[in-house]
Amino acid sequence: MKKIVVFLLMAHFGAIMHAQQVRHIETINDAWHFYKGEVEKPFSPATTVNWETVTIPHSWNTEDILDDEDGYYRGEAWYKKTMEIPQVYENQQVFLFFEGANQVTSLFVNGKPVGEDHIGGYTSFARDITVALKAGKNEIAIKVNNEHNDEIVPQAADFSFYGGIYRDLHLIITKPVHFEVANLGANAIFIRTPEVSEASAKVSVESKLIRPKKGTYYVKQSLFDANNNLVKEVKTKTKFGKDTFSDFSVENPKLWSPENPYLYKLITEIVDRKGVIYDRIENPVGLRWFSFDAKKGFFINGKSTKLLGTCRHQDFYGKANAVSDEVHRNDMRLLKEMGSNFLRIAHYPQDPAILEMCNKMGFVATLEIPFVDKAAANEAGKQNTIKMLKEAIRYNYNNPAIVAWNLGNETTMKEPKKLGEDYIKHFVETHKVLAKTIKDEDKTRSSYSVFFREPAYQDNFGIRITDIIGYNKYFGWYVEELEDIDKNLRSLVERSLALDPDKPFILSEYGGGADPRIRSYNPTRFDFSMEYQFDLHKAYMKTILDMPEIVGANVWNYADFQVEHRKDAVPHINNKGLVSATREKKDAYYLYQALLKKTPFLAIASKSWVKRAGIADTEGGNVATQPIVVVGNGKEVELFVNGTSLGKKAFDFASTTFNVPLQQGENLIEVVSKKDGKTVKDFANIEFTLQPKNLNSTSNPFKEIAVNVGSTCYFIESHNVDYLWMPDQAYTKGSFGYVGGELLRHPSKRRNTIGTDVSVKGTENDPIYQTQLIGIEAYKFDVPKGTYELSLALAELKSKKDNSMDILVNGKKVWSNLNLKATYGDDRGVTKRFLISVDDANGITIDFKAVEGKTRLSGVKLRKVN
Ligand code: GCB
Ligand code: CA
Repeated sequence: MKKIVVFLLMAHFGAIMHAQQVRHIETINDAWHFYKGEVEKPFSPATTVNWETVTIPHSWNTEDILDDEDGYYRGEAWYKKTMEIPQVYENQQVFLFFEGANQVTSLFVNGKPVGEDHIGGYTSFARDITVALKAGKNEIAIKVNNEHNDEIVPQAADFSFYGGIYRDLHLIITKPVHFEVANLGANAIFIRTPEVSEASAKVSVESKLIRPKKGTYYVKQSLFDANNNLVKEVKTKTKFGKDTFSDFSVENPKLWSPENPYLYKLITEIVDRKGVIYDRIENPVGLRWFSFDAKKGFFINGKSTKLLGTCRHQDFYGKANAVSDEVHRNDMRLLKEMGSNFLRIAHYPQDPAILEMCNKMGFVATLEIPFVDKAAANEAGKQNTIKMLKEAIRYNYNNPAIVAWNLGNETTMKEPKKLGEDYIKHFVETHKVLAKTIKDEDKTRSSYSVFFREPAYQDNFGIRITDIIGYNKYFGWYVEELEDIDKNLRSLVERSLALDPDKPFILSEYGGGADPRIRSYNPTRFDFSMEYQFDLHKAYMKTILDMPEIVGANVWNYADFQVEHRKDAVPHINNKGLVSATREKKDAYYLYQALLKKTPFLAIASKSWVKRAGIADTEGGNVATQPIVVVGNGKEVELFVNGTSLGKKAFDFASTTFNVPLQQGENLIEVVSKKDGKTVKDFANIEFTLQPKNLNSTSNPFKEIAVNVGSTCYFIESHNVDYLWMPDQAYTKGSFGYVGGELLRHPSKRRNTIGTDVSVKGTENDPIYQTQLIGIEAYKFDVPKGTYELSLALAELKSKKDNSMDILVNGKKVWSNLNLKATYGDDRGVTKRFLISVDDANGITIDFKAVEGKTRLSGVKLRKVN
């Protein structure tokens, strides 16, 4: 019975199954035994370590990069698995294909080492395991090591070097006659389109195959259009030990472009005289031509196209870099929805899912190797870097989306001049040989390198040698002010072009941090507010869009990402993303949609901020007026609050601001606009807490308030609750606020603004503690009689001297001689709650009196109990 069924199925699907089965590919991600540490005999049953069971994609650093302790595990770890290899062909060849494992990978099959260790954490590779296999069960063991290695880049970077087999692992099985698998780059087909025009396209394909000396074999190339119609078929006889070149042309080709990413499909097969198929590989083919012009910009198929988009890391909150293909594809979808047409795949080659989507969705892409900040300045380091670049180019060769290969990022970050002559020699040589390698490997694309120091600085080393030059510039963030972005950007471009008039300029990074929990109506540089980030991007885009010499620009970054050593508003997170580390859209993301999208678009930029608060405009008043920014690509927009129109406003550079009166409780904000005859709408439901202007108000009696002392920002406490802290203010009669004191400031000019860069222990609410008033004299609340809970949030951050203070409430000492550092330790957030009764009309005065050094306060919360 079984046999019959199989026979029937075969008869029916014979042709399809035949095609699919020429090369067998399957993932082997599940149920690996894993051990973090050193193991002598990983495959012996005598090994006594405790194996846990994990699923690939996997990283062993998902937790330790986020905890309060400095550092994360960088060392050896093992994966092992017993498995039966499916028998699908006679005399089959079996390969393991790694999409990526960080950073040195050693493979053992049945106890024997197979192939060389793979060096480098971001390039794909394959190993032929055939000879090590036996019938039945086989033991596969994989050692992965992510410890620092002087011979491997990256040597340093603003991202974490997570260890693990963090991308899919595949088993590939072929017949003895097959296209090469286990070579540098694990790719055997190289598709070139040396000449493309509207009239015709030349296609030249190089195929690398393994065949016996005897016999006649052909490489058959079949090009299909997007509807699966055969367009061209070419059969080329192969020679033993030689690559096969097949050339053909396509008349009236349908061109690939960001607007219309038309893809052909090339099926490459090995066939014999009788037409028996031995191996088969599919690749996308995009027919396009492009050019860069330093003055006029980028052209694709002759059409001027401004390249606008972001950079991207392969990172997701709590997952390290072990993210699924679904996350990768979802990221690409969000980038497309944003309206972008350009992607800088930073700072290393990424999952194949990314380029698949770039090809399909119409992204122009650049791809790079992790030569970041510093060279691996020794001979082995140089060779490893070259090999990495070759692997990257060869593996990713057949992606029409790619227009340039980038050899490195901010390679002068660690100043070569400080690292000595020997370093400089290797460093300069590395640049030269990488730039040449790009040209040797691929004549159809541009070479590219990305810097951040003065153009002349790189020029002095003779390393501005690629076709295109990129600059990462954080004007309005790390350096200079927002107001001067235009001036500074123009003069930078000018200085770069003055040195090399023919080298097109890409703004390869720009941006600023925003913690989705921080909001401000008075945004300032480095306050991490969503509003400052919005303003910064708006300022940049004005200049970028106005300057044809900026041929392309990439926001740093598409998404927030984890950096173990970073201590910003959210410790361990670089929050320059347009979406958060869990992909929630920030206000600036909507700005880009409004600026870039061709289809009608409208959004309330701050709609993710649902719970808001404010002080009533007048005593006894029932509204607080607050600005609400709307973005869109229409001409004008009308805003309604709780059904009442506030009139229409014209968009200026895709945005406009309404001053909206908000009342206690629910507020429905609706916006309506028109574009190309279509009506677009957006809405936000804001839950508003109206604080009385006079805390003695009888119409809106005081209940509770939390103040982010020492900060001009709102803070949304979002760990387990949605609780809002108000910005601080100076005390005025009838209200609340501080008396005396100065904002705590970071000593460096880079972080010009409020607060400091400490990961505060014992709390998730770092921004409350990072911002403080130092030398504060008093905090006052003019509240009516009653019983109150008063909470004080305190922390002593990075202070060198001894500090102690007395804290008094209405003249009574509640905390004497408080030395935070001595009592609680460095950098720890401390909150204490006091029960207070107010029996007169004088409200609450909290006095801070220095016993030694200076007083300080980070936050205060007051709640009326009775
Ligand atoms: C840069 C680096 C990037 C950093 C970024 C930042 O210039 O290329 O790796 O993450 O700055 O946020 O400081
Ligand atoms: Ca604070």
